[in-house]
Amino acid sequence: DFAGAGFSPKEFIPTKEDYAKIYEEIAKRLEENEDYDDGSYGPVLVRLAWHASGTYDVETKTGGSNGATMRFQPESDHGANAGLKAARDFLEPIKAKFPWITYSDLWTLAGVCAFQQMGGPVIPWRPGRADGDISACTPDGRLPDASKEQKHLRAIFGRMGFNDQEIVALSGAHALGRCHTDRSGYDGPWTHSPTMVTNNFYEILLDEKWNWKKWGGPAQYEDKSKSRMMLPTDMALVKDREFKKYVEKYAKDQEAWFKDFSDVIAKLFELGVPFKQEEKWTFKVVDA
Ligand code: FMI
Repeated sequence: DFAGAGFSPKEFIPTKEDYAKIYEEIAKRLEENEDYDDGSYGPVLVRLAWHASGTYDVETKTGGSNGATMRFQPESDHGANAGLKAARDFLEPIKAKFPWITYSDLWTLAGVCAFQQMGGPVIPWRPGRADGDISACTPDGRLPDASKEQKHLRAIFGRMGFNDQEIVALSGAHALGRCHTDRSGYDGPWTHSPTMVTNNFYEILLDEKWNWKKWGGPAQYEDKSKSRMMLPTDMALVKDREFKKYVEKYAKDQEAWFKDFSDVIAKLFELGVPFKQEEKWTFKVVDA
């Protein structure tokens, strides 16, 4: 049953309009499920697209969003991916309605949709990812470890092919969402607006006073009001002089961050994908 297509699977070549329908369906489902977490599945969808893509290794050209191997154990059970079942399950009805899209295209398109619908910049996207099988699962340890510092960030993001500016630009996504003790072990949101894309992550990283949280959980920072948190890797962005330059830039200039974030997240979602299509598409934000 190829919804709305009117063709048999073999003849069906989806167009931009077909993908736009999926974008709209994801946006609709986001609005229909505002009882989840802080009021949106948006942040966890962004995290799913990132964890699917961030396994890329420039040298061996393995990993990345192509394959969607997080569907399988052991990758689904990697510690870094705890909690992402919620995002994968959220997308199952969309996959059922539009079975012609691959999971790997769907997960990245959902990341794009979620980010734009939460007020973020438009992110260019194109289809072309194929789903792999279990043998393409990446080894554990490809994603960063939040308990570490700048050397680790540079090593892990460098392996994906990112420089200092790109690392800092990507990190501003932590304006969104929160940490869950039953997922990462950490606790709390970074900002007071966890379902809105803003440059507030950079502003508060510079302006607030951050202290170690006194608790039995993993080492993390909290602000004076104890209502916001930072991971050790987040604090590394202001401890390191090179990183801090970009934190200052993005704290002052949300437009500059929007532009750089759009570029770098589009690059992240495309790592290792053997595209046939050169043209990148943009999809319109769907009105609430
Ligand atoms: Fe982040 N993240 N993140 N993150 N992330 C989250 C939640 C979260 C790390 C750790 C970390 C990026 C980079 C990195 C994003 C987006 C992005 C959590 C809490 C942790 C511990 C998970 C939970 O539910 O407990 C690092 C340090 C290690 C992997 C790291 O390098 C990048 C590059 C992005 C986007 C491009 C989002 C949106 C969330 C919120 C998820 C939610 O469910 O609210």
